Amino acid sequence: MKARGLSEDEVLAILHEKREQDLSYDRIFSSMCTPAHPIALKAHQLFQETNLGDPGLFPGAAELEQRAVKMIADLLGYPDAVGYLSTGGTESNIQAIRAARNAAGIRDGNVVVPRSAHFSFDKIGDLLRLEVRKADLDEELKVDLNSVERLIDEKTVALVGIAGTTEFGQVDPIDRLGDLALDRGLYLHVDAAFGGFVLPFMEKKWRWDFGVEAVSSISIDPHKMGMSTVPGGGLLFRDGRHLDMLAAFAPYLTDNRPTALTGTRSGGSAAATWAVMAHLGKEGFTRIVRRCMALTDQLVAGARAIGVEPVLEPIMNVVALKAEPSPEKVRSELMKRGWLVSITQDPRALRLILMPHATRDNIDLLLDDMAAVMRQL
Ligand code: 0PR
Repeated sequence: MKARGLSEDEVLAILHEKREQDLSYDRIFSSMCTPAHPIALKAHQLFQETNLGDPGLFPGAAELEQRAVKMIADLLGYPDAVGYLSTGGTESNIQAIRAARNAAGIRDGNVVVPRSAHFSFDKIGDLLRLEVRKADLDEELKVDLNSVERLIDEKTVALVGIAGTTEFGQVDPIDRLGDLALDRGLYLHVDAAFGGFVLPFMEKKWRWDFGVEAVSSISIDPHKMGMSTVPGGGLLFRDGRHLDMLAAFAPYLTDNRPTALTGTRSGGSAAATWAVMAHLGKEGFTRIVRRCMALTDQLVAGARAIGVEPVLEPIMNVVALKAEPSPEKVRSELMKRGWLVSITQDPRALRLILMPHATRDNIDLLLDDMAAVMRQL
């Protein structure tokens, strides 16, 4: 830091220059984030200085958080669910497994997750000192229940299912995982960080939420398909006792038993999440999801027209394409042409996410470039 500060104009000039270096979302097909809805931005700005770590100082912001949690609880099929708005899927997953571990009272335990689980579960193993056991997937890239069953033992503190896998957008058989959890008396966490704001708005009805009796907790991210601001996560529990497992003691705060992982927390994000849900309603989200799925269909049809097949018929707005001979090469050539796409590990494929910022025109342009790149390789 300099002894004498820069003028506001100088600072702004640097900020604008740096912002210019950031990519704009219209050519990004590799991200699960998207520009927040304008009403979320307004709400965030209005509440930006509020801190939910000390909610008694900001009862307005705190009420918006609880109203948002209530709306999410309704959406997830259990109006009595309790929880809070976190910083994102990683925090929600950590906290869910921490609650399960504390409830089980086992310190050197294990958690059984699908091999397709997000890398946040590896952090969880490290942080919580749990062994993360990875169950195999079936040919549709859903978790294989026999494999899950084989990995369970008396030290298992939780099972995890995913509703919208990071790489393929696949949905695990949550109801059957639920049968297994009930049978073994186990905690079942569902990671719907991505799918939570997609599945409820699709025509096809899936059994994946609190409607499945054994589901203990759900991660659902407003900062992904929820159109809210970053950081915006959500964690809901069926049973308030699990949330209580996370309480710390802070006698000097207005809420002396905080349950979130972070101390200071953005009231702006909570206000944004409430605002966007209140404003869009189920109709608004249904329109957004329908459009993302139409774009998904357009991409898959266009890919097939140039001889590129998807790994799976897309379940949600995540597409993995068998871009032979090398998804890595196709990716790097597309990146040279300004398209941000990613790849999957197993099986290797080119991965694209059709977020609300995607457009028909850009998909056509991307497909033209993909065809050119593949001819050249
Ligand atoms: N669970 C699932 C199923 C996820 O897909 C993700 C993130 C998480 C948990 C963790 O969420 P947070 O990142 O909010 O902690 N999935 C994306 C991924 O890792 C996140 C992402 C977003 C990556 C934007 C890149 C990007 O540009 O692929």
